[in-house]
Amino acid sequence: MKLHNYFRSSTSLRVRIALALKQLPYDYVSHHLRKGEQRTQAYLALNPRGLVPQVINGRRFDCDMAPYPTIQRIHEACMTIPAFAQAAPDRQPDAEA
Ligand SMILES: N[C@@H](CCC(=O)N[C@@H](CS)C(=O)NCC(=O)O)C(=O)O
Repeated sequence: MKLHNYFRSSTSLRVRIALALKQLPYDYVSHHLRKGEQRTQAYLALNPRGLVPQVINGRRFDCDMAPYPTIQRIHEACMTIPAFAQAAPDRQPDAEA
C-alpha cells in the first residue's frame, strides 16, 4: 500500500496514525505541498483533486488486498449499506469500464 502524504498535513497525520494503530505497513510517498508537488501531472493522474493524503485504492489499482483483511471486511460491510453501494465510484455514470 502506498500512502501519498506530506509530513505537515494534518489529514495525512491522521491516516498515518490509523495505519500505525492497525499496524499496517505502507510505502511513504512524499509530496511537498509548499513546493506544489501535489500538482504534478503524475500525481494528478492518480488523484485529480491534487490533495493528500491519498491511499492508493487497492481495487482500482488491482493490488493484492489479502494482507489487509480488516480493510476488506470494512469495505464489504460498507457495501451492504445502500447509500454506500449507490455512491461507489464504480457505479457512477462516468466510471471507466
Ligand atoms: N478531506 C480532504 C482532506 C485533504 C486535504 O485537504 N489535504 C490538504 C492538506 S491537509 C492538501 O492536500 N492540500 C493541498 C492543496 O490544497 O493544494 C480530502 O478529501 O482528502
